[in-house]
Amino acid sequence: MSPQFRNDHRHINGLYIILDREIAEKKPLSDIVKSALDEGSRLFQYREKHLPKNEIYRVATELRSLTAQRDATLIINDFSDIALAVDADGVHLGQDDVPLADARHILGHDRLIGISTHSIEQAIEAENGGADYIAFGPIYNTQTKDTGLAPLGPNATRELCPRISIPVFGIGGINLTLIAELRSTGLSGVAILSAILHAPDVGAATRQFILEWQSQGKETASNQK
Ligand code: TZP
Ligand code: MG
Repeated sequence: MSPQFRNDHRHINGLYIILDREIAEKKPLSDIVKSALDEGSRLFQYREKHLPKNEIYRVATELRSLTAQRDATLIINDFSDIALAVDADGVHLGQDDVPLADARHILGHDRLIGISTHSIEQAIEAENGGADYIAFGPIYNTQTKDTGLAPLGPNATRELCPRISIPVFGIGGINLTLIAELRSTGLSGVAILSAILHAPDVGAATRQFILEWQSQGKETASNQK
């Protein structure tokens, strides 16, 4: 795939579904991806914290194949080597992972690097360091990850977004009822685990998030006229 082709087909906004086997519990990640793809979702992250690397590689290969068939973007959490090995679109790194500059050295400029950030300072540092997008949170209380951090709240994203030019995704405790409030803060998108992975009908939940995000975008645009 040429660099130009890749860049033209990335989807770095809107709904960002984070695929985590432990949070999905009994639902296979491949089923979740298929349902979400069918409803129009085009941005996914594969996040696996406990399996051996060869298993992560195997699942990543399957997720890459499914997402590639629908021209969807797939980011791998933590592991640049797996991202390269399966030809994923990029990697997502936390504050305790391999430094951004080293990941860039490994991945080159043809792949995306996203960084988890928990303060305005970290967000600006990630942008200055060459990140392609950031996740910012936790915005709300979440049971999914013990971040040890107090929720930043939507006012923090309102303060951050005008100061950052790369896409900013809110993360942490986001559900459908919060999309209107969040979209008005200037976020590029929302990164979601439990509200999608725990949904009784993943396809329906995906559709609702996408529709809500789109309709709130129209709302924001008309308010700004
Ligand atoms: N990083 C900050 S909060 C979080 C991560 C991975 C978990 C968010 O999960 P949920 O279920 O959408 O609250
Ligand atoms: Mg990490």
